[in-house]
Amino acid sequence: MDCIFCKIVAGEIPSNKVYEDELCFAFYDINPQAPVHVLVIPKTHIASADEVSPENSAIVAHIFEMIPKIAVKAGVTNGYRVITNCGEDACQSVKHLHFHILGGKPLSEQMA
Ligand code: DGP
Repeated sequence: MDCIFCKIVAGEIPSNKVYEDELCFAFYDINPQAPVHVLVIPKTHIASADEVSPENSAIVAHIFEMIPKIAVKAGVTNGYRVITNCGEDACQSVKHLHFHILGGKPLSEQMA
């Protein structure tokens, strides 16, 4: 499958890793939009939030358990925002489920 994030998980494309375990992988976004901008992805290919199902939702739950630890590891100390873009109107550019962790400064109250 021609998926950039699957290739990052496989080590075929280099990334600046923050955290990894058997189910998920976290790395710094190539185009940071905050002082801390980390992406957390499932190791298995899930295309987007639309594809979360009873069969794979435990992976998503695991990711949300890890997100606070990943945020701390990335140096966030005063709160963060978690975003997943899903589909065209949300400008999802990589079709592999990913959660943006944004922090390191007071963020805008605007979300859209
Ligand atoms: P989204 O618009 O939600 O699909 O965000 C995709 C993000 O992925 C975007 O912020 C840039 C990031 N990204 C795309 N390709 C790469 C890559 O090869 N390496 C890293 N580190 N980030 C990438």
